[in-house]
Amino acid sequence: MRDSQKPDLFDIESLLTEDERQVRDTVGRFVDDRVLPVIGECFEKESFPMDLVPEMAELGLFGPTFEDYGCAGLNNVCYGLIMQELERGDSGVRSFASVQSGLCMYPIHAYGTDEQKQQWLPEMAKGRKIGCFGLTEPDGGSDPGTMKTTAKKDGGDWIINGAKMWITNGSIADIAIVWASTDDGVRGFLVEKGMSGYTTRDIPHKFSLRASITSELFFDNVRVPDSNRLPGAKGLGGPLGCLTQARYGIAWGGIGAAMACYQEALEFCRERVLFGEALINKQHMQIRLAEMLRRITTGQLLSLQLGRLKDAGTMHHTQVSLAKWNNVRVGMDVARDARDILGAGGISIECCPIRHMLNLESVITYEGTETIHQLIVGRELTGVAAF
Ligand code: TGC
Ligand code: FAD
Repeated sequence: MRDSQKPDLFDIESLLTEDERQVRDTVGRFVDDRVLPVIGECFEKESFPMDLVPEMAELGLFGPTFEDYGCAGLNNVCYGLIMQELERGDSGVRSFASVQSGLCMYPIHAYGTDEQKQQWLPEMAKGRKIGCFGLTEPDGGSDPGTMKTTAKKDGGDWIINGAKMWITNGSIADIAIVWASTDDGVRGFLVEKGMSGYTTRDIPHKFSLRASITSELFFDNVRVPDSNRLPGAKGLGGPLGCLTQARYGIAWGGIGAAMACYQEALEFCRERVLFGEALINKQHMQIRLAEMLRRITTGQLLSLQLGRLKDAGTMHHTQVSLAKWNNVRVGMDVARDARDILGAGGISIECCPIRHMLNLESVITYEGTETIHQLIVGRELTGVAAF
């Protein structure tokens, strides 16, 4: 049994099809062979492993659920398993894939013109063009409806002014999906690298998600032709629809990070001898490991059922909120406890829990903070929006 298949106390393996297992194992091998050997150094040096991008494209990891434009045409459970495996490696690597697929290819596919799809999707699937998604602004990300970035019509063009903050892949992106306020509500625009007045600046010194590029975007009278507007996106539902895709992937990813931490803690407990016996013999350690497994198992089942609902076309975005909230919280709690179990060694980059623990501080904040997801669920239960 491959490591990536463990832990699996409830035989979730038997609930997957042969194709789904194959996709998971292929991506799992890529993570074991190509991501894990380099990711610690990338984290230390605050760099993203760009040379992995062509290999990820070759594996069909960008826009994997689309059936056209050179994409793999996989189901949503496969997409989730891809995200689980990538985040078992590192949240930064999963972030790259989430942004490319869920936040950039998805809006072009769902809201774009045929020309926009033909121009961007095949190249993005091959990893030759990279995207970023600009929604959050310096004055606050939880309430994007109050965004200050504007797009004003000027003849056949739009003039964009404003700024976006905390944007994954911002400075390396060839195309930015930019959400701006217009006289007709929120609209989405394709802002291309090199357009006059469009600049980026990286945000350094992050203590979290260090193997991922995060940038600010600035728009100073950027002239964008109307052909670069996404005609199918009207109102805040446009960007929120993209967030549903990415949040779905994060729900699976949080469990991938938890699985990696649990396994490292378990191996350590088998090997570490204290007071004359291995730590696995201690009741307190067994309870902690069992507690991790309980959390992971509930998260695995939640992700899988969410994926089956998505494949059936009946998934609701409130379910995604609950799964993102629960599974990222599982990842954080498991990572933190695993870090402690490893003792002093647990603070070293040689061990994965501290890297996952720090990464998950971003993951619990982006794509809607934990509080926002709790309030989304609360709104569904009560009918009252208490944001
Ligand atoms: P609200 O009235 O609830 O909704 C406005 C319209 O949107 C529809 N809608 C959704 N549609 C699809 N999916 C969803 N998840 C949706 N949620 C709402 C809704 O039906 C409505 O449609 P219509 O036709 O009636 O107009 O809007 P609100 O202003 O009350 O806001 C609600 C709230 C707080 C939940 C929303 O603003 C929110 O989710 N805030 C959090 C913002 C957020 O998550 N930002 C993430 C930025 S991107 C990012 O973090 C990328 S990280 C990338 C990485 O590295 O992985
Ligand atoms: P705020 O919205 O200012 O929230 C501050 C605090 O208030 C939080 O604790 C929040 O939970 C709480 N809060 C908010 N509303 C309420 C309420 N009603 N009641 C009680 N408490 C509340 N954004 C993008 O658009 N694209 C990206 O690619 C992207 N990548 C990111 C990468 C990283 C590494 C990080 C850290 C963030 C990224 N983000 C991105 C931004 C992210 O989506 C925002 O940080 C997030 O939405 C929260 O916004 P904020 O940081 O402005 O916090």
